[in-house]
Amino acid sequence: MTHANLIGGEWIRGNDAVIDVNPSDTADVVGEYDRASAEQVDHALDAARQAFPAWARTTPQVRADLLDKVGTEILARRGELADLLAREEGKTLAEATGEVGRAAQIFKFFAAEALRVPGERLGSVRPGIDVEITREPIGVIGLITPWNFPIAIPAWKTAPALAYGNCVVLKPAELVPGSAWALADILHRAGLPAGVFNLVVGRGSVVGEKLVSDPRVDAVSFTGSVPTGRGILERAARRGAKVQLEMGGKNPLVVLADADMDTAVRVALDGAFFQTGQRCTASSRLIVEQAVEEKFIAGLTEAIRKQVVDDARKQGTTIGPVVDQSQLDQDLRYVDIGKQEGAKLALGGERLNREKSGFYMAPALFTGTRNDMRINREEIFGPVASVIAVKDYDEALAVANDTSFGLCSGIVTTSLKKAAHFRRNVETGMVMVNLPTAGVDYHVPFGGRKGSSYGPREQGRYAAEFYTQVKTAYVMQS
Ligand code: UN1
Repeated sequence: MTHANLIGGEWIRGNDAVIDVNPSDTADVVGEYDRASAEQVDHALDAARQAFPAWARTTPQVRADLLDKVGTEILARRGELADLLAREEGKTLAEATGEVGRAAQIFKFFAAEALRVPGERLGSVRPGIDVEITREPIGVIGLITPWNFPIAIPAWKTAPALAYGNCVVLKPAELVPGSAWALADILHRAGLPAGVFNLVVGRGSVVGEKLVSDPRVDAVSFTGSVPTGRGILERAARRGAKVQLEMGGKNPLVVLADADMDTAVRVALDGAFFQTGQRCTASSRLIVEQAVEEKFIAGLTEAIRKQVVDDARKQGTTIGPVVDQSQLDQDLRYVDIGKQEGAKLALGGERLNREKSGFYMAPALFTGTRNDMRINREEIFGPVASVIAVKDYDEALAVANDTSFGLCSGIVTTSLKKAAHFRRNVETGMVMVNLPTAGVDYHVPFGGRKGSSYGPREQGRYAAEFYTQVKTAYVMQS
């Protein structure tokens, strides 16, 4: 089945198509998704600009009803959409079902936020004057989304953009156009006016490039790798466009000697290996107090051995395949790098064969590693984690902060004092106590520090910082 792009309220065919392949079974083609040409992206931008003034003036009720309707349809079709997501991305059905539910709730959350666009009224410092601070939409927003959350990330960028009265041009990752197409279809049928939301599948070098450099795009929100994010920032800065970037992580999970070991193992297993380690919030650095190092490694190794790596949609699978050949090559390359650097491969790290031909890899755990090794400095984005032993809490905190990233961090401890100290002193945008570093709520801010993020936070009511602009009005009392 072929799928066109949504441009100016119409489904427009392209000249060539992306072949969406199932990473659990490379003989299974999920679908063909047309690529938008540079000219078609032009049309999408014109359509979005034309639609903007009227959409910006719609009442909050109109926007709330539309977004709520979208959330309701996603929820009603949760099973089917989760199956599509698991099939094109490779996360397990349970993980995909969670993600689709999250996408639905995000639309419902921002449906209500449309009714609560914040503002303020203050007295002036001068007599007889009122000051009113309002938030207005920005205009046309270019959204560039990654392959690892094929519906949740398009949802968490699109929903606030629309709630606050902006128009959207979305470029989803070429590896997973299916979920984004399904979302576009739902938005279209919900009755969004033509041009308010546009879908343009295609290459970064064609479609992404245009969204970043075209003056008709007022703001760009991107989730993906650090080099691509930095490139977007430079080009967008040249023309003064607003930018929001969510990039990589090298998230530390600290396990202290006083930790409950079952909790430590469960939290490390989830954070490092679930969703095949393909989360920017994954905990790839397991920083463990020497006193419990052996016990922790024994527990985690045993837990990893119990995992079932197989077809994402097969019952019993706990870890799906890697998303594609090039990501698998990268993961395996880092396993080699780790070995060359002198890290001990405790288990896993090899390619696996299953009944169907897919990109299967055994979760890899390195032990005896140092924080200055490349495997502990560079984001791998696969099922690979390292244990770094430290002598005490102070060293654990220092190692946790010794990184160019700052997205998320975690600590497993029964000490209230150390947990509180860690929360205050860790240099990350999010911090978890006795919980996995990955897996976040949809109604609170998401984002990091240092090299992980740039610009205002995503999600929750903090999303208004990016998706609106502030106006300060001075009015003389008559
Ligand atoms: C999560 O951990 O629940 O790309 C969300 C990513 C993040 C989302 C993580 N932007 O992995």
